[in-house]
This record gives sequence, C-alpha cells and structure tokens, in this order.
Amino acid sequence: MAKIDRSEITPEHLYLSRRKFIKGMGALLAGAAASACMPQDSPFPTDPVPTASLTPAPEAGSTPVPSSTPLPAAPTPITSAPTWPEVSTDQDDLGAKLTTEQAINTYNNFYEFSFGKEQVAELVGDFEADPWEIAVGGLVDNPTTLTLPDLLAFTQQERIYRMRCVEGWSMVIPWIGFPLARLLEQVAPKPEAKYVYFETVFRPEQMPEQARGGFPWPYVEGLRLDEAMHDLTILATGLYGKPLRAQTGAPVRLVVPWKYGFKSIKSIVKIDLVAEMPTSTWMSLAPHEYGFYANVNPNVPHPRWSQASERRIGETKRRETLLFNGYDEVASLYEDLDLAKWY
Ligand SMILES: Nc1nc2c(c(=O)[nH]1)N[C@H]1C(S)=C(S)[C@@H](COP(=O)(O)O)O[C@H]1N2
Ligand SMILES: [Mo]
Repeated sequence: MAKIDRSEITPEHLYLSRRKFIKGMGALLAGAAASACMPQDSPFPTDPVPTASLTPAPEAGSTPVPSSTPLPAAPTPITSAPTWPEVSTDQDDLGAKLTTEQAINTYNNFYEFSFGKEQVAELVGDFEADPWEIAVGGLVDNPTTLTLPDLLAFTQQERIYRMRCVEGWSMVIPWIGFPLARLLEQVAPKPEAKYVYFETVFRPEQMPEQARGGFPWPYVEGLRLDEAMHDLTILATGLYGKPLRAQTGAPVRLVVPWKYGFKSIKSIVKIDLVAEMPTSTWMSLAPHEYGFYANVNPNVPHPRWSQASERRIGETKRRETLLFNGYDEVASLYEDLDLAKWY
C-alpha cells in the first residue's frame, strides 16, 4: 500500500522537513532576512532549497489512500450542538465524489501540531476546543466576543466544496457552517474597513510546534472585505454532519473555496476589520511565493512548480486544476486585478 504523499511536494512541508537537518540561521528563503532572535536550532533552512528537490515528484502510481490511523472515537465535544444538517448528497456541484471522512481527518496541514500531514491527527489529543471565544473588532460599530454557542446560533448549512492546496492535492469536503457575511453584518463594519484579519489560537501547551517556536506564530490570514462578504466564504463548524475535530480546525475555521487552502485559517480566535491589507503568515515567510490573493489559477505556476493539475485525494489520475477552483461566480471580484501575476 502506498503511503499517501511521500512523493508529494509541499511548499510548506518541504522547507520544514529540511529545516530539521540544518542548524543555525541564515536566509529564511532566498533574499529573506532572518531575524536575529531565531533560536539556534531553528528549523528554517540556512540556504535556499535546490529547485530540483522541490519539483513535484511523479505520482507513485497506486491509489493514494490515507493512512490507516483510526479516527479517535468521538469528535471534539461541543456543549450546545446545533441541529446539524444532514449530509444531503455525495457530490459537489461539478459531480465529483466526496473525499472520505477518514481522509479528511487524517491528512491535514495544521503546522501548529506538526509539519507532517499524517502526524497531525495523532498529536491533537490535548487540544481543547470548548469553551472557545472569538473576539471580533477593529473598524466596526458593534465589537463583540462570540462564544461557541453564539457561533452555533447562526443557522448552520451544509456546503460541499472542493479544497485545493497549493501543494497540488485536493479534496471534496461536506462542510457545515455559515456565511462569514452573517457575522460581519452583525458587527457592522465602518466605511474605512477594507480588509478582514484572522488569527489562530496561540496555545503552545497544546500545540507542539508552537511550543518549539521557529515559526512566526500565531498563524494569521486576511481577506479583502468583499471576498469575506461573498456568499461562498463560510466559517465552518463541522464536516460530514459532525463538529470539526481539532485537526480540521476546531471549533471554527475559515473556508474560502476558490483560494488555495492556506487561506482557510483554522481554530480562529480573533477577527479584526482593518483598513490596510494584512500580511499573512505565508506572505511574511515567503513573499515571492505566497501572495495575499492566492486565488486558485492553473495558468500561474507557483515559482517552483506548476499549478496546472492536482491529485484528488483518493484518486489516481491527476485532474486539471480549474480557474478559481471552478467557482466562476467570484470572477467579478477580480476584474481590476491582473490574474497573470502570482497574487
Ligand atoms: N492555523 C492554521 N491554519 C491552516 C493551516 C495551518 O498550518 N495552520 N494550514 C492551511 C493549509 S496549507 C491547508 S491546505 C488547509 C488544510 O485544511 P485541512 O487539514 O482541514 O484539509 O488548512 C490551512 N489552514
Ligand atoms: Mo495547503
């Protein structure tokens, strides 16, 4: 049985796995200045990683199947669970089959726990997603702090979305959640608010890689306000009709299906309306490789590999990647933007 993804190249993972072999500090990435306060055993590479080693390796051939790691018995408990909508269909709007619940919960990018996608689910045991609070503020008329019951009081819907990681793999996930617009309407953004800033929880005692340092925690992300208000943009609280597990971003994470997966920030504790474009974690780590927009675009290669195709987890043959991940309805948001650039 081929283990999933040993041959798959991951921008994030690759830097990080190499880091472990490299002592001392240097350029974080080509041209990026390293901070003097980085720990001596910083996992960041001292030299740019040779391009050849970063080219996606050919697929192993056999059907990639997520590891046999058994799922924990119960999902993250949530005190006041809403009536979770039934999973109503097993297809997305292009007719693609849902990725299995097992795969969605055992193949994760959540660097706060581990840089290894198959290790995350094994390391989330200490994480507490309940109780939870999200502070929503910044340039708004009604700043607020939302508890988990507050979040679950928004009418929860099922949204079956494709998710495309910048690394070249994808899934089809039946999320449960609600449009971020409902929450933003409630706090009433001021006219000066142009962007939305998101922040993941910082809890090194429960998140092993946060405890190790070497990464600019907490993970942060941002959207333009009109992107955040778009009906496709949701805050997810569950998947497959159950509350999110820690590995998928419990108790609440962003899902922006037309952007590369790294925009969909997990385990959110802070949302601020701001006037200036926020600098995301990946922009600060590698500004020449990860832009603010990060819209899925098969015509714009990542500086180190093509984005033309993707591997749907559970399938063997690669699929062609679609502009905006197939969500053409967002095209009007970008009429003034040069999509030929790596945004
Ligand atoms: N806080 C946080 N959010 C995150 C990440 C992360 O490492 N930390 N990884 C991102 C990346 S690169 C992807 S592809 C998706 C993966 O989501 P999934 O594990 O639920 O499939 O989460 C995104 N959100
Ligand atoms: Mo990703």
